[in-house]
Amino acid sequence: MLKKMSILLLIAILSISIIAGCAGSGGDDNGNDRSDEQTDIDESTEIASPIDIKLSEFKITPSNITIQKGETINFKVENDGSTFHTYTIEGLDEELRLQSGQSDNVEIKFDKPGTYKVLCTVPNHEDRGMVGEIKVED
Ligand SMILES: [Cu+2]
Repeated sequence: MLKKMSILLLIAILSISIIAGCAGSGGDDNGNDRSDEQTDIDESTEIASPIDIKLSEFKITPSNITIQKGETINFKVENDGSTFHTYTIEGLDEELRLQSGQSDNVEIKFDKPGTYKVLCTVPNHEDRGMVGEIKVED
């Protein structure tokens, strides 16, 4: 009787430790997932250099920007003017459209060296001076 009980107890202890073992490894998996997520976050929050840009009638300030290849830039654009303007980077499909007083930002990573034209796409605004360029140096 006593022997039978101790065998049952042994089985119970063994089952508990097996379950605990599974739960333990499950916990490890979660830990791995978490560290993967952290890696992803690190990649996306790669040091972005902020650049403040102001739009007004009729200029983009600063109009010319030089950066290094591989840099991630956070363009913080504010419309200081009294009418609608855009901050458009040709060839990158990036355009911030801002009403008077509005501001917005966009983060762009520049992987290739070259020169990108920036402009305000409102008719005649480029001709009146809302144009510039971003030089990406190798
Ligand atoms: Cu404009």
